[in-house]
Amino acid sequence: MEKTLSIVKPDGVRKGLVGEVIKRFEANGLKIAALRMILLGKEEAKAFYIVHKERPFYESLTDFMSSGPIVTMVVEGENAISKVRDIMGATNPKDAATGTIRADLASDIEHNIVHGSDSKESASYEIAFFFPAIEIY
Ligand code: FUP
Repeated sequence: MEKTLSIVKPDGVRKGLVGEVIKRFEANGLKIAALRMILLGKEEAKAFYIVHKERPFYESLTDFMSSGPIVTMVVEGENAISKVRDIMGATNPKDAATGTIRADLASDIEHNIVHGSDSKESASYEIAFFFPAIEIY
């Protein structure tokens, strides 16, 4: 069993896609082990995306991620990290395979509905960023 951190981003919440994202995870055999809606401050968004601090899109990405409430969740299952990323699709919706969340529902590379940890190391960091152990079931 593996755990990963997923987020329905502000565009996903605004478009009413929280249930749709969770439905796709559960339909693929994954379980929700923790769940919370929060509004990130700009500084918190910058801390979450610290690995991208040198990238040209860092300011715009962190403005977007702090522009409205997000739904954070711990998702659990066999190969949960790669499974969630397969369900999300490629970062740019234009490159994402048909049937993935981003291909079906996202508008562009920045506003791409959903986040999923990309490795065991980022999953550990990202889960601990949002959830104390006592809130993970
Ligand atoms: P992903 O793991 O698919 O979410 O993608 P990355 O970690 O590479 O990027 C994190 C977020 O930065 C993406 F979800 C969207 C944003 N981004 C851009 O806005 N422009 C880019 O060129 C690349 C990423």
